[in-house]
Amino acid sequence: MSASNSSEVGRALAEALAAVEAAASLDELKAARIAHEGDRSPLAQASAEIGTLPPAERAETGRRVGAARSELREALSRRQAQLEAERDQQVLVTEAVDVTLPSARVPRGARHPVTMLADRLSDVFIAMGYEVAEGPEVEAEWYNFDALNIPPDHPAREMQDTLFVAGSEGDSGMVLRTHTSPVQIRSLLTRPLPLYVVSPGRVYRNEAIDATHSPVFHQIEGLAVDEGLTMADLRGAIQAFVDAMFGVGLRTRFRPDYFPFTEPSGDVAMECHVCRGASAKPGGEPCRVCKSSGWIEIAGCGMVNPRVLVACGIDPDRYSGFAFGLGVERGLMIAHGVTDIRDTMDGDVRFSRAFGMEL
Ligand code: FA5
Repeated sequence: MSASNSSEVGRALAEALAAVEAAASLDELKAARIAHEGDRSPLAQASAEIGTLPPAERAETGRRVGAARSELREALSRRQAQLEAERDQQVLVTEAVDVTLPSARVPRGARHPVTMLADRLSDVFIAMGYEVAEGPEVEAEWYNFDALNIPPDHPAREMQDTLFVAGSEGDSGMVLRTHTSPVQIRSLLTRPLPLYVVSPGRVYRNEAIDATHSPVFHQIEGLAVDEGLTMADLRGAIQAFVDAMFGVGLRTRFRPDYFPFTEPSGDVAMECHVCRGASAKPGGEPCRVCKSSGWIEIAGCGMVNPRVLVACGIDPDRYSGFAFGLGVERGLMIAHGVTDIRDTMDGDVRFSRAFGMEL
């Protein structure tokens, strides 16, 4: 186009204004701006051409092209403002948030009831001055059996069906611990005396799963070694524990049992917290929780066998101790009337929810 040709300048301006008007979005307006106001646009070229015109034509042409360009600039900025206002209006509509709609709730995670109970059981002993001790789940046979007075050929080894860890050349000497009692040995070997520890943890047994047995479950173990400890101290600790868990007033009962690492050994039962022994009395209502026996077995226990103390380099003439161990899932089942241990492990939140949320 020729800058001096007024009708060409007028046409370029008209085309530019039409393009600006036709732009329906900010992107389209940007394209129109590049095409009609950019360096290669007809009006910009006309402007560049002015210097090449004969001097007499320059002023008039310059005025005309300048006026056209400023009219275009104004049209562009007007349209820009319009389109921005339209966009803002649209955003208000399309991105409107209805704050009255129910939110998509992501429930907060919580600790599992078995973990909560294990913590609560530990807390009872921590309050009595015990420390928490932990050990590995893949354990050396020596800790799991030998140091606990269960040598390789001892029939007691059969009492706990063991899962052995294969080594590269057969026997690795390692097992998945069958109970938390190896933590007794680890504690006796590493901690100073007197010693009061409680050890919650996961244990494994080569057992078929049924309503009351699982191949993976949790135990909590207590161990006290001090000068002059007797069975009376063991009874006192167990009674304090039952009082703390179920409220004061339930009696405990000790009966002889056998564990190689305690001598004498016993099993502890507490009076049924549901019927309080009434179901076992003549004419009493039947009780599902204690099967109308009036008692619920809660733990194995005993005085630490002097052979265990000797294996850990402790003088059994000076020190004595007591120990006890109980199953956490079984404890949960007793306390809350859970009839199938599988409910504690199949991960259904409806089960956990019944115990409330504790983070
Ligand atoms: C022991 O494991 C001993 N270490 C307990 C002990 C510790 C005695 C310290 C003396 C001194 P036992 O094998 O009975 O004992 O297991 C203890 C508890 O674990 C049982 O009373 C029961 O509550 C729980 N338990 C045992 N086997 C299973 C299983 N397969 N599934 C769920 N709980 C189990």
